[in-house]
Amino acid sequence: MSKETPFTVFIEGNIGSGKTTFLKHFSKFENVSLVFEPVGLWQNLNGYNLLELQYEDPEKWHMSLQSYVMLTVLRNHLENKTDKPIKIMERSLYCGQFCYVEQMFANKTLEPAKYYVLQEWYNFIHERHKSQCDLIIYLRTNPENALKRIRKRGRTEESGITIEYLRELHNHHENRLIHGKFYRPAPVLVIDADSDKENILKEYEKAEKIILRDKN
Ligand code: DCP
Repeated sequence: MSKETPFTVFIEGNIGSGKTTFLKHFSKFENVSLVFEPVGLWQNLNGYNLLELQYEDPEKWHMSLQSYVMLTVLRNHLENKTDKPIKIMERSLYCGQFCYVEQMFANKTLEPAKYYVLQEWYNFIHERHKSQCDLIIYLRTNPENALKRIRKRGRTEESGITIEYLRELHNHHENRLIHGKFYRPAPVLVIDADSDKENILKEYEKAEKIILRDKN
């Protein structure tokens, strides 16, 4: 691997699975560059909160949010160059397409014509730009626990999230990351993200060993 190409890890998992906490855990390592998901942009596009609009009226707003997610995440893939040997990124272009967009299409909140536009965009990007990825870490959690965490953190836009929605998203994560039904650019390491605070550290250490291998 050339010096300029960092060992790149995508952190994936349901809403409330602890992706942000996982990334923050790695902030103590100087040789790791962290790329957080641009949620703030989705909450304020020229004063419009697309995240809120999506939850208020999914049929109307899914397409707008998901196309903006695609753009902002692609920007994250392309623009976050680093001299550090390791890069950890929260979610990915693939996750947006194969977990969220596919889920919305399957449950019919995204009309076929809108779905095909997003699919064409995704295919176009994918053909021209292969994102570096060496490992995917799947923070696997059961939807009930994810919902408890979402309620606890109280992000206003997410107050109406239902267990059914989380179960559907969970199934899409499982289909993709465990059963290989959708594209996975790298091998998947599964972390038990249901563990309590004490045991989650052991899970993080498991990931540390693999991510930091030979890079210290
Ligand atoms: N979201 C979405 N479509 C996407 C990606 C995310 O609608 N393609 C929504 C789901 C959440 C919010 O954006 O309401 C943030 O998503 P994440 O689950 O990626 O981030 P969290 O901060 O919730 O993750 P975690 O709790 O694991 O740290």
